[in-house]
Amino acid sequence: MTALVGIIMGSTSDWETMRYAAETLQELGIPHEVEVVSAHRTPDKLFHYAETAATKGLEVIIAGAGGAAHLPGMTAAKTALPVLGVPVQSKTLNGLDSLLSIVQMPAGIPVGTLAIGKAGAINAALLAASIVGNKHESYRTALNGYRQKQTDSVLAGSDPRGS
Ligand code: RP5
Repeated sequence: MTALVGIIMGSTSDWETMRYAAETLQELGIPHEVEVVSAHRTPDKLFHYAETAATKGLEVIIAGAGGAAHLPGMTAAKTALPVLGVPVQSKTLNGLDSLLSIVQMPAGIPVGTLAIGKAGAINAALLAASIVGNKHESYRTALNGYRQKQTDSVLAGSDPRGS
């Protein structure tokens, strides 16, 4: 099935975080692809990826990177598809560097920025599901099911002392 969501990341070391985005999309049954594309180590590959993303059928791109995290911003500069940025938690600055370099895009080229780390990766996938769900009803239904399951699980365990 043609991938609707592209998950890219600056390094294989980002996979430990970005796998949560892939697993969430998998759970929702949304076709996706995963690839390491580095803004500074493989800039030509990044340009090619972003330039061809829409024509090959992608509807959203999730881009995760750490440190001087220019991957989401540069990707957004080369495609009109929505780009969701996931700041990877860096060792030196705990991801604050990643967050600020992704979220502080100057006006004109937006990147939808999520939280640092695992929560951001999961939420990027859920936001991607919302976006593709506008066009594909089955994915909207899958997202609603995911949310209902979450609600049911919280309600079932609402006594913090356990049962
Ligand atoms: C960024 O540099 C990557 O997104 C990664 O988070 C960070 C460190 O990369 P490695 O040195 O682990 O390959 O480009």
